[in-house]
Amino acid sequence: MPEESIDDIDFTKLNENAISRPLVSHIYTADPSAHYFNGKIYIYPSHDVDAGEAFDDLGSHFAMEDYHVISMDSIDAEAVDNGVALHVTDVPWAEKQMWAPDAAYKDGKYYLFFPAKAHDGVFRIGVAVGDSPIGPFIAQPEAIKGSFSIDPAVFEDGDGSYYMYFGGLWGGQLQRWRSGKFNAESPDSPTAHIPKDNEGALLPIIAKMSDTLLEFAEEPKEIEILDENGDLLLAGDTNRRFFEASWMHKYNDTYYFSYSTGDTHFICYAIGDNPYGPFTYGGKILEPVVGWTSHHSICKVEDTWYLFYHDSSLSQGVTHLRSVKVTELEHLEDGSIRTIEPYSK
Ligand code: FUB
Repeated sequence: MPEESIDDIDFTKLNENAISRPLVSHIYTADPSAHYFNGKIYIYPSHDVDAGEAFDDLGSHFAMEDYHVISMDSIDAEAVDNGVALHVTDVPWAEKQMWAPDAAYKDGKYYLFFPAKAHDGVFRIGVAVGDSPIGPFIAQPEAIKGSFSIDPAVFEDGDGSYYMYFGGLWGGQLQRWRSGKFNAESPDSPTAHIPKDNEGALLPIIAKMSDTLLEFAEEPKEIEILDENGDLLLAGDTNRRFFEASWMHKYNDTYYFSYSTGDTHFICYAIGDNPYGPFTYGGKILEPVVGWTSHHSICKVEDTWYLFYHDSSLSQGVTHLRSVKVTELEHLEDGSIRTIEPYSK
């Protein structure tokens, strides 16, 4: 609902009609990456704050400084804030903007993956390691070699391989990496270096992780998102093309890559038969929420699938003060996903 003026929104009614409530309301949380570890739900969100930064199309007002892990004993249980799990001041290579994180478990350790702007103003992706799913996490001294842009999502495949999906446009800087190196020209324009409308859209990135989960095991590569004719989605197809917020889940041996379309505010999905794709556009998962951004994860808890997402209704539309929510997600018989309306009429 971002095209609507904030002044026109009746927030009391909207919050009454929301299909779900904020999981926590004493802090602002966003970009929820949910996992079911050892019979408990753990959510790794961004921790939104108002740092007083001016709004711009590069997202400078998303000036987050730390991460809190939220846990739930079951889907209906109270969500618990477990305090600061990692702070930017404890990450030697990072300067600011602790954006959307994710987590993974392997061999008794928990890994927190997170993007942040390094001291040279370039987004990189780092990893921090802990003994508990709620942290604390100790950051590696350097960002992951060869990493860039934002929004890491780490997917464990059934064969024990782990893959990181990442990338985000505009403030997420993906468009600056088209030549394989960071293009520092026109630093103030979010849309410089974006392909023309009739060119192929910018694509999300995948890299297989090393056995230690601390490095990439291969050069990051693009994954293709195709239309119904097998052609790459175009940059001008803004209702369907990738913008940010990668996520991967596997259902009935099919790989579902889901993502946000950014400036058109949808969460969409595309289907493939292996982690690298290509993926064919499948449809919308979530209609626009209150606030500019939309970002989600999909997690199976016991036998039920859930969509974790966020909106800005608790802050009455302040786009960088968001709240994490959860609702059920339904895979239909034909393999498609039922589109979710975040507010009932
Ligand atoms: O939270 C900061 C940024 O906003 C995330 O990295 C994007 O996915 C968007 O949700």
